[in-house]
Amino acid sequence: MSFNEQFDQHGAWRREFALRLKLLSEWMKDHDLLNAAVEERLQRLESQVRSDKVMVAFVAEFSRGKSELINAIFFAGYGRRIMPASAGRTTMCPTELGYDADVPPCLRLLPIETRLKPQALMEWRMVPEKWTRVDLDVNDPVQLAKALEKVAEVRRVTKEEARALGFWHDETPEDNPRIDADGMIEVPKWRHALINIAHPLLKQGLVILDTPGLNAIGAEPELTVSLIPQAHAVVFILAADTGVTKSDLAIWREHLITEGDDNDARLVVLNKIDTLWDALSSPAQIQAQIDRQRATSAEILGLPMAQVIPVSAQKGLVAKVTGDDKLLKASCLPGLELALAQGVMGQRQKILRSAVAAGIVELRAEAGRVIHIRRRDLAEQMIELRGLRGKNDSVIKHMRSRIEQEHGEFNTSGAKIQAVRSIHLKLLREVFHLLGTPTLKTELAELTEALKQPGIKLGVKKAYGQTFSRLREGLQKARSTSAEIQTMLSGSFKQLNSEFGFSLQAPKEPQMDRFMEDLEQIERSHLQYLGVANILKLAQPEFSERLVRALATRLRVVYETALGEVELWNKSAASQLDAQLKERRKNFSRRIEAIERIQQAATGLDERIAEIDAHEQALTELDGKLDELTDQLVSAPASPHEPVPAAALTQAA
Ligand SMILES: Nc1nc2c(ncn2[C@@H]2O[C@H](COP(=O)(O)OP(=O)(O)OP(=O)(O)O)[C@@H](O)[C@H]2O)c(=O)[nH]1
Ligand SMILES: [Mg+2]
Repeated sequence: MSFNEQFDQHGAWRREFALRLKLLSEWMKDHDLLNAAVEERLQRLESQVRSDKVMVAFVAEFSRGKSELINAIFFAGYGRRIMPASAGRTTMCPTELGYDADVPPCLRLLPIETRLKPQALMEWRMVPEKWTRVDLDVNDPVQLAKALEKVAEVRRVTKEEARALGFWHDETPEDNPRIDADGMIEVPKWRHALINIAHPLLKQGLVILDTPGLNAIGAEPELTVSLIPQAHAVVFILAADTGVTKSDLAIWREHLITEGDDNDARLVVLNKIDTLWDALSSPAQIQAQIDRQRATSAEILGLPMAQVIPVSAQKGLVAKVTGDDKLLKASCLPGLELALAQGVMGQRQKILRSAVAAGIVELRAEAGRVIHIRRRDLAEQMIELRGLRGKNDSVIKHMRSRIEQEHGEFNTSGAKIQAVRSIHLKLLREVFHLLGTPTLKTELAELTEALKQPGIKLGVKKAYGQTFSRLREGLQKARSTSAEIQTMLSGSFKQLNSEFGFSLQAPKEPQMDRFMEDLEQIERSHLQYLGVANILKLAQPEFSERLVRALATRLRVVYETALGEVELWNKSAASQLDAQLKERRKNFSRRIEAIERIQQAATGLDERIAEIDAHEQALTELDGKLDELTDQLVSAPASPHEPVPAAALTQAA
């Protein structure tokens, strides 16, 4: 299955899932099974599946063929080259291709001058008016390609301006760009480009990140500490004729290999194999050359040879556009697509599906509890009514006063429930505080302050280290307080269950370990960045401020996710309690009402018992239907191929 087909299938699964979820939610509403927790879960599942994005980043030294490869894999259908790809430096700013239904097809460009301000890229995304917008006509490939040429635009600035923009560093002269005869320096005109088009793959949540060559990568910290580490897959490209050069290796080390991370989602492409094709060598000789380049590159990068995939992006594009199957096969492009589809994307989709399946199980349990309480209530009434068979008036009166007494006792026990609630709330507030935005802000403000100290240069790593260790402490504390809440909830739920015949069950607590891991991963990418050649740049306050801003936006995502999960968990506990209290109150009035009717001989006892029987029957059916509907959601169409790791597949190329 090609990358495109795999993605289509995933899209079909998502659409079907969304539809079924909507049906389930309507059905639940009709049967009065919705409570705050159930609704919240439904909503989360819906948005999880709807907004799932998969980002594939293309990273390499300039002119290795990143843009050409994107053209070949994704845009051959337009019958021409869409992303600008040419000799020398071409793509000047990071370019994200994606689809947002709320925005018309367009190219948005963020001017490079925004670098003079401290806001992180994430923050600029929130202010659309600061971006230059060019509308795109997706039915006109010529206009489309012409508009996209903008990502290659440059500006000429003085050395001072270049320095302020982060393209000139007196400390590392060897990395500085060339000064032309007029003393001017060429810098990118744009800082970032967002392309919004309704390409079928992008519509299904794929986001492609094309990046410029080395220099610009180094100059935009956000790319290194945020965009690339967060990509679900990274394609690193080498040229077959040169193999791994010194600068390729520098990029690989600085941006692509993170110690302690699993580097499975890294795919190395040995591009331009057509440059090795030559009429004077036999196919076997050419193949031997390619294999040699693969083996050497794999060895230098420390990867198994199977993870280095030889292709010709250019010939692949030409072959697709001209419908030349023989050339397409020779370009080896299908092999790369296969590895992307089944390896990288397959894994990612599997993760989403299993997360969704876990959510459905929780949803099923939540709704199941509502049914369970109703069933219990009916059983109780049944016992009561059966007990009344053949009994005289005074027994019935006695029964009634017993129910009323029970009801009275239940009402006075409100204090106990209140106590549980208030302890719960108190602990919860602590967790909210630990994970809240103000806490994070304070930490990062301290870091910014520390980095401003004169002579900090060598202490930068330490300052980061201290911030991360405080953040870690905070998360640990949130974890232990959450565990405390869980213990408290299980204990008091058990007690309430035995006292009032409730069937409360403390919902699963959020897995804080995952957030600790996220934090560690962020720390690693930052420390790595600080280690490599950037220490001198950090002496510039604007640079370090930007870096902290980028850090803040990434951390915020982690903290907000953690907070959201804590919230859901507690909402679910609280709404269970509410739901059971409500049902119990209803139960008292139903029982009294039943007795009243019997007392007034409005209904015969047997009739009433038959009614309850029918109710029970209906509940059993409801339960069965709930099973059926939730099962369907979990077992959406299975893919004919199980995803396999990228490495195992590339042999096929
Ligand atoms: N012979 C050959 N040339 C290729 C191949 N892939 C790309 N090229 C050429 O290499 C040049 C650079 O390709 P780009 O796609 O612009 O490279 P890039 O990595 O995007 O470069 P920057 O945008 O500058 O970072 C272009 O002239 C392409 O046509 C290939 O497989 N074979
Ligand atoms: Mg390019």
